[in-house]
Amino acid sequence: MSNIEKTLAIIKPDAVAGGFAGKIISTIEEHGVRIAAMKMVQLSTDDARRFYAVHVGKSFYEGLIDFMAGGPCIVLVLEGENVLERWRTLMGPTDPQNAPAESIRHRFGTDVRHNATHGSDSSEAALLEIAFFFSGLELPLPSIHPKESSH
Ligand code: IDP
Ligand code: MG
Repeated sequence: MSNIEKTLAIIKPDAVAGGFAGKIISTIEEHGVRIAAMKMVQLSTDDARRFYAVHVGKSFYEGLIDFMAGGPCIVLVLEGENVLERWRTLMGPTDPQNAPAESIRHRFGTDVRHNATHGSDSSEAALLEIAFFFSGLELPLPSIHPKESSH
């Protein structure tokens, strides 16, 4: 059974400021993951607080908010078979020090906060996170698969 999913990816402010956005986007494309939507945004502190509301009260929350509102991000909707798990595998674990050498977080992250990228952790989160950043007008229709077309 095919399992075409969508997930939200963020190229975080550290990676944009470091000039790694192009390499990260290339890595996504080289792995055959489709970019369904993409834009650059500057989060306000309030935006960042709402996006990361699930982490309210954790020791790293305030630092995370300052980091995420500290410069522009690039937000993307990725689409494909098992793309939630595939993107999280491409990123590597939260702490770049624990991440495999070929992973994005190892290559472009600095420490557990400044870890270059975000990826949704469940299909429920992906739906909410995509809706946080993209309106229906900004989301193209799912890719057309000619063989499955009805005419
Ligand atoms: P994830 O991004 O791998 O899903 P989460 O636990 O959801 O990791 O944490 C969200 C973000 O908060 C991380 O990507 C990282 O930027 C930051 N973060 C997580 N844990 C820590 C920590 O222990 N210290 C500092 N920042 C952290
Ligand atoms: Mg998370």
